[in-house]
Amino acid sequence: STLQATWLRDDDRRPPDNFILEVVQRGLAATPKRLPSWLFYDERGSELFEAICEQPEYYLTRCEIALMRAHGAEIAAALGPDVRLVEYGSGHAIKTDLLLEHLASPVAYVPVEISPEPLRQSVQRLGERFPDVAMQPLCADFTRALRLPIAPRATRRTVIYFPGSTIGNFEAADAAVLLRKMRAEMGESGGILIGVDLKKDTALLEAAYNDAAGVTAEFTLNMLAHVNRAIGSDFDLRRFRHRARYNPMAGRIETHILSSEDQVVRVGRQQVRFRENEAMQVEYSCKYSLEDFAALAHRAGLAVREVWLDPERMFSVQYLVR
Ligand code: AVJ
Repeated sequence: STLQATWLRDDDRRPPDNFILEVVQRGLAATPKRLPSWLFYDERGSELFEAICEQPEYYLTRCEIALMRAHGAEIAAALGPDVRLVEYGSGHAIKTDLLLEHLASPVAYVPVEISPEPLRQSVQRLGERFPDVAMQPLCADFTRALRLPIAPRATRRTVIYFPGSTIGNFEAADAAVLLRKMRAEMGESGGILIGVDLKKDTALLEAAYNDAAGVTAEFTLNMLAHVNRAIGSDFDLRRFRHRARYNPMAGRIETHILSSEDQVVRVGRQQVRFRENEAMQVEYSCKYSLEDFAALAHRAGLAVREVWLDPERMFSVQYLVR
């Protein structure tokens, strides 16, 4: 199985536009049509995602931060002293402070992030706040094999930090592949600290992906604007709409872009037809019970060592080891 977000070498900064053209053409030729969720994240998309995190319905970020505030010291104790922390998809590294401030003598912080600007800013900020921790940023796609810098000698273990329930964007088989890759990168004595969103009432889940202010809808449709900017296609955003529904059998929110009418879109040299109400799949956000996630970890050769929950049991942070 192949991971969905693979397009860069370690040292590249942005997917080349002809690569995006190929990905889009392939996705539009499929039945049903589908585009990969990493296409959400141009600069505007990253801004819109931050705005989503502030919506009252989007409980994930709030619950995870509350959980880190409440249990930061215990979590740090579970990880132990002299940790090298490698954060996958670190973005602005908002939650990282809540971990670093409790860790006993952390030796290095390696944020792995594909967008150079947030990467630069977060290293600057954390470097000032934690002057004794070596900052070793890596501009890369975390789904690819990483060339991690050599660990400082004092390192007792490498812990991979993967917050935000980003693991939910991967289908089960791909999620297992990604966890296996992390398992190899953390080494024998390492661990993975991962944020995992939990199964819950359908109405709460669907509200989180259909906020009243319409920010998520704007985020979803921005994918088409991003594609237009990247490859000069002519998607008309007024003729498409956002839909996010919970699929209880699969245990995931499925986000689609719906065509509001019968229409033709030009993509490169091709004319692509959309039928009225045709649904193009753009994102999965998988939700787990604690048992589901333990089984997934097991498939990847990992064991759940400890789990922390917020008071309402909406979200979990889990520590996995070999
Ligand atoms: C950043 C992947 C965790 O799936 O909840 C938020 C992205 N999509 N609202 C998620 C997202 C729509 C988010 N992750």
